[in-house]
Amino acid sequence: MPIEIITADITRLAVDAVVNAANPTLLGGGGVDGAIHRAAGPGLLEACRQLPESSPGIRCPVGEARMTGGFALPARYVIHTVGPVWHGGDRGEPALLSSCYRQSLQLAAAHGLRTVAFPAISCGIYGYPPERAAPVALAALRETLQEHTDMRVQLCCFDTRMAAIWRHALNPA
Ligand code: AR6
Repeated sequence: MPIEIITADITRLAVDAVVNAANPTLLGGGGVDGAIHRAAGPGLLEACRQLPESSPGIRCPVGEARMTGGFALPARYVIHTVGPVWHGGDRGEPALLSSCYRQSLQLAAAHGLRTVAFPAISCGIYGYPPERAAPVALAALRETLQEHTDMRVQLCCFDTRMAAIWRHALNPA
């Protein structure tokens, strides 16, 4: 199975790339974004600053992905993606979330990377209910992995309650 659900701190994973649940500025924040920046050190912020803005202050629109080095992280690269803020589900949230997973994995594949760890994008500060996010995310990952059969994905949950939700979505009983 190329998709595995794990419970861990994503900043500790020695994979080719970890995905960051960022905001459009790519200049850091709370949650997993703050943890990744703290663990990677100041070089990561500097690399993010150097990414071009598509409009003032926007380095990564919602649903897209950008890549930097991993600096002091055990992971070689960080793929920054911006999930949707949950507004109830009728403002295109599923399509945008799906796009985050697909574009992040495609960016990794384009750079020849094989192991990628994702956090539960949008499921914290952005408020996406994890029971609704997990099936959307897993469908996007499965579909993209069909084109990249040598790749392996870890879905890294921060706690066991979140991991149980994702495991249920992966293997509905
Ligand atoms: N390892 C793995 N998962 C983690 C870690 C960690 N070290 N830390 C938190 N999580 P969030 P979002 C989980 O809020 O909802 C930032 O300010 C967390 O428990 O990090 O996409 C950005 O700059 C949750 O399940 O991301 C944006 O402004 C999941 O990661 C905004 O938050 C995602 O929660 C993005 O919000």
